Amino acid sequence: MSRVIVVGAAQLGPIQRAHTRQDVLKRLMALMAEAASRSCDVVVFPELALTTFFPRWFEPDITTANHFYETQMPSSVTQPLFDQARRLNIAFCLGYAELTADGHRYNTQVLVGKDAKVIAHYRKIHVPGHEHHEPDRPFQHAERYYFEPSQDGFGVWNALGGRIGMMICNDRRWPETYRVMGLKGVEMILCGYNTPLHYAPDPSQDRLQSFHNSLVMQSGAYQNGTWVVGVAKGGCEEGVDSLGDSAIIAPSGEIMAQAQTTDDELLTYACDLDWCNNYKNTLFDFDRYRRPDMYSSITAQRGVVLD
Ligand code: CDV
Repeated sequence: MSRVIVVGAAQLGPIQRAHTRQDVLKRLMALMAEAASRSCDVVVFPELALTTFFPRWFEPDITTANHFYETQMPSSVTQPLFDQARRLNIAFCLGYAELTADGHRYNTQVLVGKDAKVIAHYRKIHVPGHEHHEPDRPFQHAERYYFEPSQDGFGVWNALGGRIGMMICNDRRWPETYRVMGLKGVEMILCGYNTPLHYAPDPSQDRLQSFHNSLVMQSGAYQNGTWVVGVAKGGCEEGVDSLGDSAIIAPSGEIMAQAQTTDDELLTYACDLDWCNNYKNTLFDFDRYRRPDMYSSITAQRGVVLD
């Protein structure tokens, strides 16, 4: 059986507030059709790919933001994407805001197989930003108000002939994210993101957004011997410039394909999962070289403790 997955990273340009779900669906379906025509096995869409990045506005009554969330996946609006996936025999990964029947709000990604059946959900674990209105910022990043952090943990699923994991945006900056999945034998991690170029708590980082994005995903890939597929929603959305730079990164840490625009753009690469073993069986042979007894503080403690 082939261990090659042809991946399509379907970067999106901005989604403005006035754009409807139907407007967005057309763009997702066009990118999916292009991915199928380029022989992709799977197409990966960004974080919160159905709406504008609404945590940039603080709504004192959170229920007035309910229309940004999905209460079903698929719904009558998203069903055509599932139908097209089945017709074109292509899997997909899609980020969206989830509102559960019992009132929980998560920043979620779904992985859907070529038969259009849901394989897995992943709910964002590292939720950045702030809980309350911060009027001094030029725009809000109130993800911690709109989403609760998942308690479900990082999953790795047998899918597409390999071991597939998921993470969402800020998760990619944390080495623990990759390592927990690395310890489950992950071979490809799918990651959607929205990264504003301006970081209000420390604007000295603004010029480094592209560098930091590559730095964390390339090192996470290399240190765990896994493919990483990072997919942006970039460009100027409601006056906020966001990073593009979607990339398909090999287990060597090399970038094999990268977006050239900050608009809707599909990049593809034929990813050989067996390449992972070059790293998993040598430098990063975890069973042989790791020293978990030396790392106990990583799970025992949250912040810095000076001893
Ligand atoms: N959507 C995100 O998680 N964005 C964060 C920003 C706020 C730093 C990121 O890590 O890119």
